[in-house]
Amino acid sequence: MFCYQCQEAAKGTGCTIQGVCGKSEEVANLQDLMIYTLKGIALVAQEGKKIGVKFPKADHFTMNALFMTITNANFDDAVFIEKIKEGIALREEMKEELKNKGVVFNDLHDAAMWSSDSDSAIKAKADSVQVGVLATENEDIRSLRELITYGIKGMAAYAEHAYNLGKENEEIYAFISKALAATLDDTLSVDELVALTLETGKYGVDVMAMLDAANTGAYGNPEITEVNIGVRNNPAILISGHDLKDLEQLLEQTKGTGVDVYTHSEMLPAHYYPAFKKYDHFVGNYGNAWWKQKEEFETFNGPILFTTNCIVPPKQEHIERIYTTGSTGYPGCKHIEADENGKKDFSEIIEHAKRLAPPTEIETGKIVGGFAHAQVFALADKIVDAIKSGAIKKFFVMAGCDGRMKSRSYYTEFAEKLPKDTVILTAGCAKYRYNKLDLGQIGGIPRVLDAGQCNDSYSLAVIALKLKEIFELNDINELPIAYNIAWYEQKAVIVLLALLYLGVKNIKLGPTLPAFLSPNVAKVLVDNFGINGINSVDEDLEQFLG
Ligand code: FSO
Ligand code: SF4
Repeated sequence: MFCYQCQEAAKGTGCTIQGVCGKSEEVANLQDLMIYTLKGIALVAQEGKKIGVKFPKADHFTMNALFMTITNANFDDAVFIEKIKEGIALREEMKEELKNKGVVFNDLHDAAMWSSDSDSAIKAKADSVQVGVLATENEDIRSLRELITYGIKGMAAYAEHAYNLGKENEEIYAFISKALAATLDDTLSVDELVALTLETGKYGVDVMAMLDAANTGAYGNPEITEVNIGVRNNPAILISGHDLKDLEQLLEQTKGTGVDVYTHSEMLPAHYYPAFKKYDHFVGNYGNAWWKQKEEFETFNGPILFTTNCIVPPKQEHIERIYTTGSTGYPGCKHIEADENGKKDFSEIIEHAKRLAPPTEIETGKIVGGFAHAQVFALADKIVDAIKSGAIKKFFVMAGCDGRMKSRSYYTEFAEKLPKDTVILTAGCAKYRYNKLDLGQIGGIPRVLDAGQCNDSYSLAVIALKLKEIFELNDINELPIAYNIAWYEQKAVIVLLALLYLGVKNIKLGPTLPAFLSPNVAKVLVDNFGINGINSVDEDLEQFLG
């Protein structure tokens, strides 16, 4: 295996024996073969595009399969084998349809040709170097191909959440297909791949805008909310991941059953939506960011539902109370499928919860959040006055992910040491490094403004663009906003590419720069966008504040 798609890649270069995330060699290789199969599907789809034939089934299949390969989403080898078989069958169906329309396939790449229906042959194919990351020998080309691939993985994840709420955009699917096919095109130069990388960022903005419209259209605009972090004395279900549609269904089905619902990690911002405030059994948020789940699941006592990543390979004794749905999976954990109308039956989890003890309290108090774009716009006058009077000197966007690396204590220290006339804008699970600190307020405005999940980083961009308009600036970089972003997995990659597309410069990215950036590709990002890594907190504060 060779995988370097996330921030925790072994030795900062890549996992080769087993993933630091817990992914086995077998699953890593099957995920590579999944991607390889998707590239083959994309090549066939590109042939269809030439004669105006579309393949919506392939678009949906690709979106879902990409999501399954994101870090910590799906660890189930059997699921990948089935999905690969499904992909091959779909690709052959597509070819048949095109052949019937007179398309002749010459010299198709192996990705669009290989086939097998035996599990052992699929595993053998997965193990071959040809399908993996290292199949591309030139390290700059490899770096760009992977950067694009990870960007579209994140894009697919956000597209799937929007799709679950009835929103989709054919242009995004068309771009995903084009980009996947391009990663097999040996005629593309480094410059062309750099251009495609920036184009990925454009669709990153589009997909986040679409998801924002889907979420707010369905559940209203997030508003200032105090979220309880203590517990009640009822049996309960813990829901994790990012999918709001799954949460809605769970809340509906638990209504009146005596079973409470708590959020974990990236599901916390669900409490900010008006539509979910009507459920009085939606009690609060339990615990912290994804990587603390082993100990927090221990004390939660009840069943856990994963709607997306991040899953940490569970303790054996927790497996029977962990359920997965959507793109997630873990061997031994019960997976709940949607029916053809998208309805999921969570009754088994609810009955399971009733047999288990209520959660053990691990903390008490409240977290304040809900500062997505509409709420911040509602406060715009106050904020603009605070900037004009000098009460707020600078904003720090500290969005992104949390992770288990010790070096991430940097973000807690950074938040603590920021001068009192600065405000943190956040989104994603990165916030757990400082969202329980008492950092105070400026004229009634909390010093940590949480917009929501990682995808809600879009809100932070919208806020920046609004301030640019209010202050009549020519360039987003003239605003008193600095970017100190923490990344972990591929959704953060699409958020980063989206920010670059919007013209944001001098982003500090940590705790380490991606292993998949070759020195030359990293140099392109440094020279054109001023991307830079973190140093000590004091050095970085000095750099930001001059
Ligand atoms: Fe975190 Fe995991 Fe949201 Fe990621 S829970 S790390 S970028 O999946 O998606 O922020
Ligand atoms: Fe390693 Fe990250 Fe890949 Fe897991 S996802 S195998 S930790 S690089």
